[in-house]
Amino acid sequence: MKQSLFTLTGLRALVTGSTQGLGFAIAQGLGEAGAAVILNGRNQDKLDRAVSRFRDLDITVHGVRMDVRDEEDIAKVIPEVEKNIGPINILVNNAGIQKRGNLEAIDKDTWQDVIDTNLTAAFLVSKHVVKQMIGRNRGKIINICSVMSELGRPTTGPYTAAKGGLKMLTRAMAVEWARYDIQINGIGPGYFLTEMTKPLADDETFDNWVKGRTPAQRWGIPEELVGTAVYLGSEASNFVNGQIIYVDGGMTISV
Ligand code: GCO
Repeated sequence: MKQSLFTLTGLRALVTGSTQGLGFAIAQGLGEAGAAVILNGRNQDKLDRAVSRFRDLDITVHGVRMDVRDEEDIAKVIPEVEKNIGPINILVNNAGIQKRGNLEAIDKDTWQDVIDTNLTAAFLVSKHVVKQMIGRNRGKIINICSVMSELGRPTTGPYTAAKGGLKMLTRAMAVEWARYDIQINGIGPGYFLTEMTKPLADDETFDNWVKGRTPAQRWGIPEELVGTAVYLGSEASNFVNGQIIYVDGGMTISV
Protein backbone atom coordinates (compact mmCIF):
# COMPACT_ATOMS: atom_id res chain seq x y z
CA MET A 1 0.00 0.00 0.00
CA LYS A 2 1.35 3.43 -0.98
CA GLN A 3 2.03 5.50 2.17
CA SER A 4 0.93 8.55 0.12
CA LEU A 5 -2.60 7.09 0.12
CA PHE A 6 -3.44 8.93 3.36
CA THR A 7 -1.23 11.99 3.16
CA LEU A 8 -2.79 15.44 2.64
CA THR A 9 0.53 17.12 1.88
CA GLY A 10 0.12 19.73 -0.85
CA LEU A 11 -3.63 20.03 -0.25
CA ARG A 12 -5.60 22.89 1.29
CA ALA A 13 -8.63 22.35 3.50
CA LEU A 14 -11.35 24.85 4.45
CA VAL A 15 -13.25 23.77 7.58
CA THR A 16 -16.31 25.88 8.35
CA GLY A 17 -17.10 26.58 11.98
CA SER A 18 -13.63 25.49 13.10
CA THR A 19 -12.70 27.89 15.91
CA GLN A 20 -13.70 25.28 18.50
CA GLY A 21 -15.25 21.85 19.07
CA LEU A 22 -15.33 19.13 16.44
CA GLY A 23 -14.42 21.57 13.65
CA PHE A 24 -11.24 22.63 15.41
CA ALA A 25 -10.26 18.99 16.09
CA ILE A 26 -10.94 17.95 12.48
CA ALA A 27 -9.00 20.93 11.13
CA GLN A 28 -6.07 20.13 13.43
CA GLY A 29 -6.08 16.51 12.27
CA LEU A 30 -6.12 17.50 8.59
CA GLY A 31 -3.22 19.85 9.29
CA GLU A 32 -1.25 17.14 11.09
CA ALA A 33 -1.81 14.94 8.01
CA GLY A 34 -0.09 17.61 5.91
CA ALA A 35 -2.87 19.89 4.70
CA ALA A 36 -2.67 23.66 4.81
CA VAL A 37 -5.73 24.61 6.86
CA ILE A 38 -8.17 27.46 6.47
CA LEU A 39 -10.08 28.02 9.71
CA ASN A 40 -13.44 29.75 9.61
CA GLY A 41 -15.75 31.46 12.05
CA ARG A 42 -17.96 34.52 12.36
CA ASN A 43 -16.17 35.96 15.40
CA GLN A 44 -12.78 37.54 14.62
CA ASP A 45 -11.42 37.21 18.18
CA LYS A 46 -12.25 33.49 18.34
CA LEU A 47 -10.77 33.05 14.87
CA ASP A 48 -7.54 34.83 15.82
CA ARG A 49 -7.20 32.67 18.94
CA ALA A 50 -7.73 29.48 16.93
CA VAL A 51 -5.19 30.56 14.29
CA SER A 52 -2.55 31.26 16.92
CA ARG A 53 -3.14 27.82 18.49
CA PHE A 54 -2.48 26.29 15.06
CA ARG A 55 0.66 28.38 14.59
CA ASP A 56 1.93 26.87 17.88
CA LEU A 57 1.33 23.43 16.34
CA ASP A 58 3.48 24.35 13.34
CA ILE A 59 0.58 23.80 10.93
CA THR A 60 0.21 26.07 7.89
CA VAL A 61 -2.95 27.98 8.76
CA HIS A 62 -5.11 30.90 7.62
CA GLY A 63 -8.19 32.33 9.29
CA VAL A 64 -11.17 33.43 7.20
CA ARG A 65 -14.09 35.29 8.71
CA MET A 66 -17.20 34.34 6.76
CA ASP A 67 -20.83 33.97 7.78
CA VAL A 68 -21.79 30.64 6.20
CA ARG A 69 -25.47 31.62 6.31
CA ASP A 70 -24.90 34.74 4.18
CA GLU A 71 -24.53 33.97 0.47
CA GLU A 72 -23.33 37.51 -0.32
CA ASP A 73 -20.48 37.03 2.16
CA ILE A 74 -19.69 33.55 0.79
CA ALA A 75 -19.72 34.81 -2.81
CA LYS A 76 -17.20 37.51 -1.83
CA VAL A 77 -14.92 35.47 0.43
CA ILE A 78 -14.51 32.19 -1.48
CA PRO A 79 -13.04 33.79 -4.65
CA GLU A 80 -10.73 35.88 -2.41
CA VAL A 81 -9.54 32.69 -0.67
CA GLU A 82 -8.91 30.93 -3.97
CA LYS A 83 -7.01 34.00 -5.32
CA ASN A 84 -5.06 35.12 -2.23
CA ILE A 85 -4.52 31.83 -0.35
CA GLY A 86 -4.91 29.13 -3.01
CA PRO A 87 -7.23 26.38 -4.29
CA ILE A 88 -9.60 24.78 -1.77
CA ASN A 89 -8.97 21.08 -2.36
CA ILE A 90 -10.98 19.83 0.63
CA LEU A 91 -14.14 21.47 2.00
CA VAL A 92 -15.46 20.34 5.38
CA ASN A 93 -18.99 21.65 6.02
CA ASN A 94 -18.89 21.51 9.80
CA ALA A 95 -20.58 24.74 10.96
CA GLY A 96 -23.56 23.89 13.14
CA ILE A 97 -25.63 24.98 16.12
CA GLN A 98 -27.97 23.18 18.45
CA LYS A 99 -31.19 24.75 19.82
CA ARG A 100 -33.23 22.35 21.91
CA GLY A 101 -36.91 22.52 22.83
CA ASN A 102 -40.21 20.69 22.53
CA LEU A 103 -41.06 20.67 18.83
CA GLU A 104 -44.52 22.15 19.37
CA ALA A 105 -42.94 25.08 21.19
CA ILE A 106 -40.21 25.80 18.63
CA ASP A 107 -40.77 29.20 16.98
CA LYS A 108 -40.11 29.77 13.27
CA ASP A 109 -37.00 31.90 13.86
CA THR A 110 -35.36 29.17 15.96
CA TRP A 111 -36.25 26.56 13.36
CA GLN A 112 -34.90 28.74 10.54
CA ASP A 113 -31.68 29.54 12.42
CA VAL A 114 -30.86 25.83 12.90
CA ILE A 115 -31.78 24.89 9.32
CA ASP A 116 -29.85 27.87 7.91
CA THR A 117 -26.68 27.06 9.86
CA ASN A 118 -26.69 23.25 9.80
CA LEU A 119 -28.09 22.57 6.32
CA THR A 120 -28.46 25.57 4.02
CA ALA A 121 -24.94 26.78 4.82
CA ALA A 122 -23.47 23.51 3.54
CA PHE A 123 -25.38 23.98 0.28
CA LEU A 124 -24.34 27.63 -0.11
CA VAL A 125 -20.64 27.18 0.72
CA SER A 126 -20.40 24.01 -1.42
CA LYS A 127 -22.12 25.75 -4.34
CA HIS A 128 -19.43 28.45 -4.37
CA VAL A 129 -16.46 26.16 -3.67
CA VAL A 130 -17.47 23.42 -6.12
CA LYS A 131 -17.30 25.82 -9.09
CA GLN A 132 -13.51 25.76 -8.86
CA MET A 133 -13.40 22.03 -8.02
CA ILE A 134 -15.38 21.35 -11.21
CA GLY A 135 -12.95 23.54 -13.14
CA ARG A 136 -10.03 21.59 -11.69
CA ASN A 137 -11.88 18.29 -12.14
CA ARG A 138 -10.88 17.37 -8.59
CA GLY A 139 -12.05 17.91 -5.03
CA LYS A 140 -13.27 16.50 -1.73
CA ILE A 141 -16.32 17.62 0.23
CA ILE A 142 -17.01 16.26 3.72
CA ASN A 143 -20.35 17.08 5.36
CA ILE A 144 -20.45 16.75 9.14
CA CYS A 145 -23.74 15.00 9.73
CA SER A 146 -24.70 13.34 13.04
CA VAL A 147 -26.31 10.25 14.52
CA MET A 148 -29.33 12.56 14.30
CA SER A 149 -29.12 12.04 10.54
CA GLU A 150 -30.62 8.63 11.38
CA LEU A 151 -32.13 8.92 14.86
CA GLY A 152 -34.41 11.32 16.71
CA ARG A 153 -34.20 12.41 20.32
CA PRO A 154 -36.92 14.47 21.99
CA THR A 155 -36.18 18.25 22.00
CA THR A 156 -33.79 18.13 19.02
CA GLY A 157 -36.34 18.47 16.19
CA PRO A 158 -34.81 21.27 14.09
CA TYR A 159 -31.29 19.82 14.46
CA THR A 160 -32.49 16.30 13.55
CA ALA A 161 -34.35 17.61 10.48
CA ALA A 162 -31.27 19.56 9.39
CA LYS A 163 -28.86 16.67 9.88
CA GLY A 164 -31.21 14.28 8.11
CA GLY A 165 -31.33 16.74 5.24
CA LEU A 166 -27.54 17.01 5.23
CA LYS A 167 -27.28 13.23 4.80
CA MET A 168 -29.48 13.41 1.69
CA LEU A 169 -27.78 16.61 0.44
CA THR A 170 -24.51 14.62 0.57
CA ARG A 171 -26.06 12.08 -1.80
CA ALA A 172 -27.57 14.83 -4.00
CA MET A 173 -24.11 16.39 -4.34
CA ALA A 174 -22.51 13.01 -5.10
CA VAL A 175 -24.90 12.12 -7.93
CA GLU A 176 -24.24 15.48 -9.63
CA TRP A 177 -20.56 16.15 -8.92
CA ALA A 178 -18.87 12.70 -8.79
CA ARG A 179 -18.43 12.91 -12.56
CA TYR A 180 -15.90 15.73 -11.98
CA ASP A 181 -13.74 13.45 -9.82
CA ILE A 182 -15.10 15.09 -6.70
CA GLN A 183 -15.88 12.83 -3.77
CA ILE A 184 -18.63 14.02 -1.43
CA ASN A 185 -19.18 12.06 1.77
CA GLY A 186 -20.33 12.61 5.33
CA ILE A 187 -19.21 11.86 8.85
CA GLY A 188 -21.88 11.14 11.46
CA PRO A 189 -20.48 11.79 14.95
CA GLY A 190 -22.13 10.18 17.92
CA TYR A 191 -22.02 11.89 21.32
CA PHE A 192 -18.71 13.70 21.64
CA LEU A 193 -17.46 15.84 24.48
CA THR A 194 -17.51 19.39 23.10
CA GLU A 195 -18.60 22.89 24.18
CA MET A 196 -21.96 22.19 22.49
CA THR A 197 -22.64 19.00 24.44
CA LYS A 198 -21.04 20.04 27.76
CA PRO A 199 -24.43 20.86 29.36
CA LEU A 200 -25.54 17.31 28.51
CA ALA A 201 -22.36 15.60 29.72
CA ASP A 202 -22.50 17.54 33.00
CA ASP A 203 -25.98 16.11 33.65
CA GLU A 204 -25.46 12.75 35.42
CA THR A 205 -28.72 11.27 34.11
CA PHE A 206 -27.94 12.24 30.51
CA ASP A 207 -24.31 11.11 30.89
CA ASN A 208 -25.51 7.68 32.08
CA TRP A 209 -28.03 7.53 29.22
CA VAL A 210 -25.33 8.16 26.58
CA LYS A 211 -23.05 5.55 28.14
CA GLY A 212 -25.90 3.03 28.30
CA ARG A 213 -27.15 3.79 24.75
CA THR A 214 -23.66 3.56 23.20
CA PRO A 215 -22.20 0.04 22.80
CA ALA A 216 -18.72 1.48 23.49
CA GLN A 217 -20.26 2.76 26.77
CA ARG A 218 -18.56 6.15 26.60
CA TRP A 219 -18.57 9.56 24.93
CA GLY A 220 -16.35 10.15 21.91
CA ILE A 221 -13.28 12.36 22.09
CA PRO A 222 -13.06 14.92 19.22
CA GLU A 223 -9.68 13.61 18.06
CA GLU A 224 -11.41 10.28 17.31
CA LEU A 225 -13.02 11.91 14.25
CA VAL A 226 -9.67 12.77 12.68
CA GLY A 227 -8.93 9.38 11.10
CA THR A 228 -12.21 9.33 9.18
CA ALA A 229 -11.77 12.96 8.10
CA VAL A 230 -8.23 12.28 6.83
CA TYR A 231 -9.46 9.16 5.00
CA LEU A 232 -12.29 11.06 3.29
CA GLY A 233 -9.94 13.93 2.41
CA SER A 234 -7.24 11.66 0.98
CA GLU A 235 -6.61 9.58 -2.14
CA ALA A 236 -7.68 6.54 -0.11
CA SER A 237 -11.37 7.42 -0.67
CA ASN A 238 -11.23 8.25 -4.38
CA PHE A 239 -13.96 5.74 -5.27
CA VAL A 240 -16.18 6.42 -2.25
CA ASN A 241 -19.14 8.74 -2.85
CA GLY A 242 -22.34 9.69 -1.04
CA GLN A 243 -21.50 7.64 2.04
CA ILE A 244 -22.04 8.67 5.65
CA ILE A 245 -19.52 7.08 8.02
CA TYR A 246 -20.88 6.97 11.58
CA VAL A 247 -18.21 7.52 14.22
CA ASP A 248 -20.53 6.83 17.12
CA GLY A 249 -19.24 3.93 19.26
CA GLY A 250 -21.97 1.77 17.69
CA MET A 251 -24.98 3.90 18.67
CA THR A 252 -26.72 3.80 15.26
CA ILE A 253 -26.50 0.01 15.01
CA SER A 254 -28.06 -0.74 18.40
CA VAL A 255 -31.57 -0.45 19.86
C1 GCO B 1 -28.43 16.29 21.69
C2 GCO B 1 -27.02 16.50 21.17
C3 GCO B 1 -26.76 15.71 19.89
C4 GCO B 1 -25.27 15.78 19.62
C5 GCO B 1 -24.80 15.13 18.38
C6 GCO B 1 -25.02 13.67 18.35
O1 GCO B 1 -29.06 17.27 22.10
O2 GCO B 1 -28.86 15.12 21.69
O3 GCO B 1 -26.79 17.88 20.94
O4 GCO B 1 -27.53 16.25 18.86
O5 GCO B 1 -24.92 17.11 19.53
O6 GCO B 1 -25.40 15.73 17.27
O7 GCO B 1 -24.51 13.25 17.10
